[in-house]
Amino acid sequence: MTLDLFPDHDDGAGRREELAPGAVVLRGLALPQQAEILAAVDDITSRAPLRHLTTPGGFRMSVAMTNCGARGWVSDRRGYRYDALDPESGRPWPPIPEVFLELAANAASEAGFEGFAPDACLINHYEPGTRLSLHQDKDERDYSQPIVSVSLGIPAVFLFGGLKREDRCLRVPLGHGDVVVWGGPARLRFHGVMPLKAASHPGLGMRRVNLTFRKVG
Ligand code: MD6
Ligand code: FE
Repeated sequence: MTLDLFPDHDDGAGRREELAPGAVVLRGLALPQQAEILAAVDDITSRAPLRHLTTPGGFRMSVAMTNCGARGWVSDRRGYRYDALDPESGRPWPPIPEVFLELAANAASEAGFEGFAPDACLINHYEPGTRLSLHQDKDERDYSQPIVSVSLGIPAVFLFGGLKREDRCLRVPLGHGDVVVWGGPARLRFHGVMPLKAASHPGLGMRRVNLTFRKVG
C-alpha cells in the first residue's frame, strides 16, 4: 500500500507520492524522454554489455547489470565496489548521456535536492522471475546526496523497508516512467525488488530496465 498525500497534484512533472521523509515517487516523470532514454540504453549496452555479476558469497545475481559514468558499481568474490573501468573490457564505462543527467537533476530537484550531479549510473535489467534481495546502498562515500531511480518496461513491486533489515516493508508498485528519489533520512533504508511477474511492455517486451543514479564522490 502506498500513501498518496497529494493525489490531485500534477503540474505536468508527474504525480508525487511521499513514501517517507526523504523518499518520493514521481509518477511518469521519465515518460517525455522515454525514446531518447531507451536509445541511449541500447548504445551503452552495445559498448558495455549487460552481465550477471557474482556476489562476494559466490552467487550469480539474477539481475543483469552494466554502468555508465565515471564510476561503475561492480561485485565479485572480492566484494562490492565502484570501479572506473569495466572489468570485462578493461576500458572506462561509457559516459552518462546528457538526457540522463537532465532527468536525474530534474527529479532530484522536484524532491528537494538541488544541484544533483551524479557520477555513476547503474543499469539493472530484469526478466520475469528476477528479483533483487533486500539491501542498503552504502558503497558510496557521500550519503548527503540522494539516489535517483528510473523504472522502464514491465512493472515491479519495490520493497521499501526501514533502517533495520527486520523492519517491515512497504510494497510500492513501479511502472514504466516512474522515478523514485531517495535521500536525507531515507538514504540508508533497506529495499529490494520482488520477483517480477510475467508481463509484456509495448516498447521493451518482457523486460524491466532500472537506472539508478548516484554521486559516489
Ligand atoms: C531497482 N533499485 O529498482 C533497484 N536503490 O531495480 C535499487 O536498488 C534502488 O531503486 C536505491 C534507491 C532506489 C532504488
Ligand atoms: Fe539499491
